[in-house]
Amino acid sequence: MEVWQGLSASVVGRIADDWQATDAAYKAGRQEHYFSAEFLMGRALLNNLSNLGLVDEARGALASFGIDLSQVLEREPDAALGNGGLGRLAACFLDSCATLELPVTGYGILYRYGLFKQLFDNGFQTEHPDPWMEEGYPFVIRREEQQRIVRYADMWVRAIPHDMPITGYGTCNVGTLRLWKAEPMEQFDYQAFNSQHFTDAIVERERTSDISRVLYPNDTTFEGKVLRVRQQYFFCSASLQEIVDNYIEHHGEDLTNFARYNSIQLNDTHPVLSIPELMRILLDEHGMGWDEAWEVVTHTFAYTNHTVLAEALEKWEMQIFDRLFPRISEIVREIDRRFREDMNKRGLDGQTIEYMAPVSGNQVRMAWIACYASYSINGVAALHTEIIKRETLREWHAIWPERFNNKTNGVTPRRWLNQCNPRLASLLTEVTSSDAWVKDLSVLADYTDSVDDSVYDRLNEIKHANKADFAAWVAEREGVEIDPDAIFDVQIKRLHEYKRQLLNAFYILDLYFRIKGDPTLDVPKRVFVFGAKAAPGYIRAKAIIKFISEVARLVNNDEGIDDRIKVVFVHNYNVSPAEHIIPAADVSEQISMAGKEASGTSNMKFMMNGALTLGTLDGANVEIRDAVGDDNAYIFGATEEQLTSLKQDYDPRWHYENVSGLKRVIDALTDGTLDDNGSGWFHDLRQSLMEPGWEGPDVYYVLGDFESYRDVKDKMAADHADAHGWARKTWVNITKSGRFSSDRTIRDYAEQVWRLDPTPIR
Ligand code: OX2
Repeated sequence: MEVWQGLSASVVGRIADDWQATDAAYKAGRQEHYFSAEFLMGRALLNNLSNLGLVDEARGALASFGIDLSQVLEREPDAALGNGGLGRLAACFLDSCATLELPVTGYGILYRYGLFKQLFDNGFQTEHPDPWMEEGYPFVIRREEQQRIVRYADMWVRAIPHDMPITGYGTCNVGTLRLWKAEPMEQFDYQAFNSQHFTDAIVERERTSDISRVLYPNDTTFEGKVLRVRQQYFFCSASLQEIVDNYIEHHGEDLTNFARYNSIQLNDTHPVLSIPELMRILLDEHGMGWDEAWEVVTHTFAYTNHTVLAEALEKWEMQIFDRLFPRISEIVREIDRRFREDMNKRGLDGQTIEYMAPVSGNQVRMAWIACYASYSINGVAALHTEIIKRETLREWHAIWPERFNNKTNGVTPRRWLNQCNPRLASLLTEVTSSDAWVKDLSVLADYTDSVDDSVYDRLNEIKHANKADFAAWVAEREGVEIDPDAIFDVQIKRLHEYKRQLLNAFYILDLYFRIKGDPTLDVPKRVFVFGAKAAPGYIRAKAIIKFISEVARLVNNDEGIDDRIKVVFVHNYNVSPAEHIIPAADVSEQISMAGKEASGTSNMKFMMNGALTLGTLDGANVEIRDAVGDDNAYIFGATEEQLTSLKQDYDPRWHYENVSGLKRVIDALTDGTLDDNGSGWFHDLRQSLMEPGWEGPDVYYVLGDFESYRDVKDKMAADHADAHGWARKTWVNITKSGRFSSDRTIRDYAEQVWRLDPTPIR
């Protein structure tokens, strides 16, 4: 740990001058500000060493003390300041912005506790705090002197910026992620301390620090907690104060041209309070009139939507706003009043206006405020953008079609290929005679068809070596022995019913029963890997985790199946485990019900590392299939279009009774084959699939897609036996992954939304 600390501190020291120079250069010109409640950064040391070209030097220096660099790297805690794809996307974006030398700064919250640490107790998930920086963390620099004050009606707090340097690959530019920490106004109230108010003073202190204490562990679900809305206002207000101050410093007191120099990307609705907050600053602190201020605001904000799930759309009770920030309430009401007036003039009917209004009844609708005030609204994959135009945000699209655009997500090839898969990285450098691909992944496409068989052999060797490394890691971390010659089939993502981990588990159980029914069955050896956290309050998701654990217990301990199936649940799945898992995967499970996964991003990481997609035509899977062609992806299941009619008279019981093997699998939930330890959870799972609920039975069409999933998955396993054919598919996937680099995504944002030019400092 001390070695990690020392090395990390020296890296930060080395970039200090360039960081300052970059900051000064960015502040003088047009800037983009990326507002996000989550940045899932993972580990920083290797990323920085490799961006700065210092890996060999660091390795050598440590070796002279008899210390192994890779062991030092494994000591680093993950900065898990995010839940899943949304937070990790923000982290990949910062990496690309730095690499492309774009003047972009990230703004968020310095949570003291990151996403909970997941352990298992008899197959049940348990949650534990993650005090990730308690032992010291050299990659955040406290900037006490740049603090701001955030004012709530019932308290004022200090917002202290903590900056993380964001190095880019092969550039001197160093961008910034600014994370705000809440602290009490006075260090300590000694007067109260010396009086009968001692405990009050301490309570007050704690209340203030509560604001940035913990990340809410919900992915794609809204939780209407007062503390959460305090958090959102906290980082929005502090960030805007700083941005406005910087504008004044460089361009003078007149804020009319604010939007010429500043644009703010809202990462989902979590930072939407910055819309009324910027209005407040312009109106109350700079004496602007409403129309003038609204003109600035509506040229400043751009909104990214990340999901079509209704439960994610944030709606706050007006009373909470009234209580915490009455002035913001007033402004929101005025936005609402003017919106209604505006829509009336446009001739919209009363029902539509009520549906779209920023305030309705006692609710404030954050997505509607975002749509009304933003100059750009985007989805995160082509299909997703079509769905939000057609359904989720249909009314908005009808009025302002020109605001809508698609920006298919991407992932950084630095972390997700160059760093996590060094063997493949050196093969790519060798084949292309250059490491230019690290900064421009699209160059690989020139090599799709122009390599000889030796490259395919090398690919197979590399995958095998990665699998052997992973097997050792799993043995140590999870205590399960797996065979690198087996097919490694992986599903890693948050646990959600729509992502259908249950479908995968049903396949495994069915395969197990098939082997039990015919022990001579000729099936290739398989390892099924899961990694997933369930939101602590999402019982059905926790039930699915328990179910997978019980399937693992059954299968892994049955000697009668000759180790032909192994199931591994990697606990506490996070960024750094992903870096071990993905390079070792053969199969990438992307099996959400079509229309539900906005994009997905692990699908892209797997593709880059030569795993083949087994998926539905959902999110970015559609574009992956288009990029590689039908022969190089395994697609199954109902399409989004088909589902509209299929779900009309859908009867899961028909599938239960008529699809071979399915009954046996579903019955295993409740016939004593598997044990939920008296929780009743497996009974509930069965009911959710079989009994009409308020949304109907089997909302996510698990039974409906089971047969087609099994067919394609069986075929895939059989195809794997043709090592050469498989390697060829793998190669097509790797070389066609260029459009899923976040560099491409960020270039598109910069050109089409942010209107931003690179600003190299040298
Ligand atoms: C996720 C989406 O579920 C996922 O499909 C997408 O790839 C990712 O965002 C990045 O765009 N919270 N997390 C998401 O949406 C929300 C809301």
